[in-house]
Amino acid sequence: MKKYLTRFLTMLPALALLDIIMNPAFAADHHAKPWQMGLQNAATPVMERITEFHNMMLYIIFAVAIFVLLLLIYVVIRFNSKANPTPATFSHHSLIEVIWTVVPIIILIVVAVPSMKLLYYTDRVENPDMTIKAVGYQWYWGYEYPDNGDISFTSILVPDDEIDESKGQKRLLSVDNPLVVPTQTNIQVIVSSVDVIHNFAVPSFGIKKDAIPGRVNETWINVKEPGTYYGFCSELCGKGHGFMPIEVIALPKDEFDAWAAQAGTDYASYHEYKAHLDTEASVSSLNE
Ligand SMILES: [Cu+2]
Repeated sequence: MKKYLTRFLTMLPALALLDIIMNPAFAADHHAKPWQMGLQNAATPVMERITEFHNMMLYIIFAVAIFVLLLLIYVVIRFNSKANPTPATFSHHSLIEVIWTVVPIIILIVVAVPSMKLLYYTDRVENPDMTIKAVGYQWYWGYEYPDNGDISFTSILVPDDEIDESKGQKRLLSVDNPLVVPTQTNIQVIVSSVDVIHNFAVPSFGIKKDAIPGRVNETWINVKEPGTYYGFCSELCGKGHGFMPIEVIALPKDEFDAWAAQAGTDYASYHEYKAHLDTEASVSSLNE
């Protein structure tokens, strides 16, 4: 009983708000956690602004909900048949009617202005430093780098029985060839599909773009810190929908350039590239 009560309590939005304000426990790495509340930690300026907007909305929603709750409690106590045996019979009050029309309009305007600004900010970036193309297939992603010698590769889920946790692989999230991006770079992301509608979504980047056959959609990222980030296809696309994750490895600019130089010829897979680097390092240390 106590267990269910605790679970119920953890679902209260009030605690979610507290969680956002006080709990940096999800900050370290970028994928969903069991019993996580709130949004994933922001890794791009877009997600930072989305998080700010979301938090602002929570305060407004809580204020409205608490105000309405207090009004209801007041009415139940003050105007029940015992406390108020002979009810008044009037039915209109112009001032109150104006207030309950105008106040919600003001609240909506307060919400709409930052909302529209955010919408345009997330839409596209002017003069991007590079372009990456993400193409949805049933059921995996393909990535292309038109600015880096047309590197292209597919990115396929690592099956459950091949997951190697010692390498930090995660079930249903890790792929054979992750998308590799440089940090601190404005990257235009072109999203399309070749078969059905997919959706390219990475929560900590604040992006979620439909991949539509025969159409090109655009979004952008600028990843602040190196790290591994995860996302999913977020449009029901058939039986493999839950098995086409997005794994993104963000590298400092110079490391990205080193990978990109090799990727065109030998090592499109970042993992193979890393293993190759490690063997090279151990061979040269043997020669010393
Ligand atoms: Cu899909």
